[in-house]
Amino acid sequence: AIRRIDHVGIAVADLDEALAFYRDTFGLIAEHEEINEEQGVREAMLVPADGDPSTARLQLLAPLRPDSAIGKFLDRTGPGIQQMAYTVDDVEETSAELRAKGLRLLYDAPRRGTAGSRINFVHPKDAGGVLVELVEPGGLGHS
Ligand code: CMX
Repeated sequence: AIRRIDHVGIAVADLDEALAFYRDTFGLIAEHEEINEEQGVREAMLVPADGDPSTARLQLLAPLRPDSAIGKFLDRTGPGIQQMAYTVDDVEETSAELRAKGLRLLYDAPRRGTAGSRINFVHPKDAGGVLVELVEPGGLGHS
């Protein structure tokens, strides 16, 4: 089952520039940064400096390569919202439920997401033009 909004993902060309913009403009600070080679991204999870700790995160996604998902998105659409992510208890179970409803999941089996989470995606053409990510949190807490 879907529990809450996990994060909203924004494609950016340059992660360091975007981190400075969000810090100086909105007071959002990075609680986590990592490189995910398989996904072709350098990414950060942001939270309000003095905000509600349970708030949904803002994820900044910068491409490691032009032929990555984020590289292609930037080429086609430019910087902006790339995905909406939901926290789920069990990514395999929710993926199976959505497949049974006729939606295309991008992966046959979950892959590794932020901070050891397990993830899958619903194709944006099957979800009203929104790339939907399902996130089963990993051992490192909030994805
Ligand atoms: N949101 C909404 N629509 C999107 C989209 C997005 N993020 N990305 C592509 N689309 C649209 C395209 O505009 C295209 O529409 P038209 O056919 O009307 O032009 C359509 O979807 C299909 O495009 P495509 O050429 O078949 O597919 P792409 O090569 O653009 O790939 C996708 C799209 C979703 C399959 C690819 O981005 C993907 O595999 N995403 C999952 C992985 C990912 O996003 N990783 C980065 C984040 C990592 C993380 O969160 O940890």
